[in-house]
Amino acid sequence: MISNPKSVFVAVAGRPNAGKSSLVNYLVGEKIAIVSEKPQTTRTRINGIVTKGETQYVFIDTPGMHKAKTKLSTHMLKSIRESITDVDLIIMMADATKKISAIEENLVDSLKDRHTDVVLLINKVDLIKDKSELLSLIKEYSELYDFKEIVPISVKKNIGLDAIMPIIDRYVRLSPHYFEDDLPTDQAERIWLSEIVREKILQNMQAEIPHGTAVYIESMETRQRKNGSEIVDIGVVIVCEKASHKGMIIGKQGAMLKKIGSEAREDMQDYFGCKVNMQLWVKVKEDWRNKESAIADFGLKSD
Ligand SMILES: Nc1nc2c(ncn2[C@@H]2O[C@H](COP(=O)(O)OP(=O)(O)OP(=O)(O)O)[C@@H](O)[C@H]2O)c(=O)[nH]1
Ligand SMILES: [Mg+2]
Repeated sequence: MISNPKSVFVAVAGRPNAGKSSLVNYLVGEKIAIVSEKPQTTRTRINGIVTKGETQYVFIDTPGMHKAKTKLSTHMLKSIRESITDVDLIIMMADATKKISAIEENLVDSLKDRHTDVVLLINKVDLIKDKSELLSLIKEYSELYDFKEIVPISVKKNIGLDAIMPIIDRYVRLSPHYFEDDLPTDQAERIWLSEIVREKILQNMQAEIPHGTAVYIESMETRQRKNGSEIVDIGVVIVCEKASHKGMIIGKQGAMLKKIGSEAREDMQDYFGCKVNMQLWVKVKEDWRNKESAIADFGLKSD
């Protein structure tokens, strides 16, 4: 029994592609959110959980701020708003290679009356060769909002990251633990498995296609093989918006689907620690990103 349980909730928000999910994975010490070079990779709020001694840290990864163009984006934006409500600290993540834009201005506007402290992390400083450029960006951000701290970092190159946890520790408070202590996320296993497949689609295909794609696990069963070892049979459905996209996801003689499948299977085998046998199907659901029932079916509704 922990005598004085403590916790801290930290939401990470910012423009698409800034490196929010990369940061949360780093802080959790395990990959719980998919990452890709394409904007709008994350679609829902994802909790990353770390328990150290008496303290439970909850890091909330959110979708990147963008303009709503579909009903799905409206849900994504709602999940950002919900995520930054009732947290102990907000981390705003900026991209050092991008100028301050309407996205940052809108985000800051929505933070103003929350009375929650905001720390700004300026990520990807490894890409900035001219230090004076970085200094002027820091100055512009300090004029934009009263950030508690502004820390230049690179998640990829491990620059400045040691400064983050001591800042978060200032916001720890006495409170029960809300999540199980030994799980890195409360994300359902089937959701994580479908995210692995979506990551491979994002990494292998042009943006228009993955943005219109949803993935769900149709079946999953573990069985014993003749040699006594275990194998997991997984049936995965990839849903796309148009028949022409279906052809591209399958690829010439099935080559693209095969590549997505074998990359996803490898990650799943690492996750389960045993063999995985995966079956992939591609289905078309016209304009599903504008259909509330489909958004709900694919677990993408903000609640
Ligand atoms: N050069 C460089 N690239 C980085 C750094 N951190 C993350 N990236 C890359 O930036 C891309 C986006 O990273 P994500 O973590 O998916 O970004 P995100 O903010 O979660 O993006 P959305 O979910 O789309 O909002 C990936 O290709 C990362 O590998 C960094 O410090 N330097
Ligand atoms: Mg993300």
